[in-house]
Amino acid sequence: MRLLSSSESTMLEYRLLVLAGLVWVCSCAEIAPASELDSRPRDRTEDDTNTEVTDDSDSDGCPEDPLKTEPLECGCGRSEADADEDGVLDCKDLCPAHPNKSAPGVCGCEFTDVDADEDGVMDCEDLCPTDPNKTTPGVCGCHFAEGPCPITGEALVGYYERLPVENDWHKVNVTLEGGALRWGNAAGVSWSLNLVDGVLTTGSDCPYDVKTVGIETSGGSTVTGLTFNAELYVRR
Ligand SMILES: [Ca+2]
Ligand SMILES: [Ca+2]
Ligand SMILES: [Ca+2]
Repeated sequence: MRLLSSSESTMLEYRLLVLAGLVWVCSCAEIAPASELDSRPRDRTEDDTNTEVTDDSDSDGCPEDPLKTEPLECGCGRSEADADEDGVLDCKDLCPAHPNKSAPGVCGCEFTDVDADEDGVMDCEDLCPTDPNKTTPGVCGCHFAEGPCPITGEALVGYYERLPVENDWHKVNVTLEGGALRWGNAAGVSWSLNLVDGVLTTGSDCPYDVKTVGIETSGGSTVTGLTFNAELYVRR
């Protein structure tokens, strides 16, 4: 065996050091933690560009909605709230502020769809909501059929005279107060009147007792006079 010269020995030591350094670098790369590798800068690829917007970084079902991890009933980006607590979520509730309705229906969110008289027209559109035979008052009003309108207490109110006027009993005012009809003459005497089914009678407080009072009309609905004790009192 030949002994190495000093220069040969130095070169051999250098080569051994370089070889040891390479082995150390390789071993470090193999055992580096995944997180450390992930954090290292890397070149962008075409795939990176395509997935940049929809990157599901937290691996849930709503990657762009920080408040949800799955679509549930309303979908990503929409709340699952039920503000009026009617059991229909806001995203599906067309009346989200009205617990009695989840859709406007006929009457809108604020009003219930009720047809009290069951005539097929909801109360919100029925101008005679308690009259199943009419949906508008017409000429005669709700609860009265059209045609010759029945005489109402309001139609009787007015001033009447028996002609020729010979005394204050021939000057009469018919009044209606609180639903009560009264006959009152200029002599200061008055009594009650009753109107039932279009028939007018004096009350028992009348000095002539209970009598039928005839109603004279023009066109069937305008009162032109009253007949009392066989005398005509003309409306003035
Ligand atoms: Ca609701
Ligand atoms: Ca109705
Ligand atoms: Ca009606």
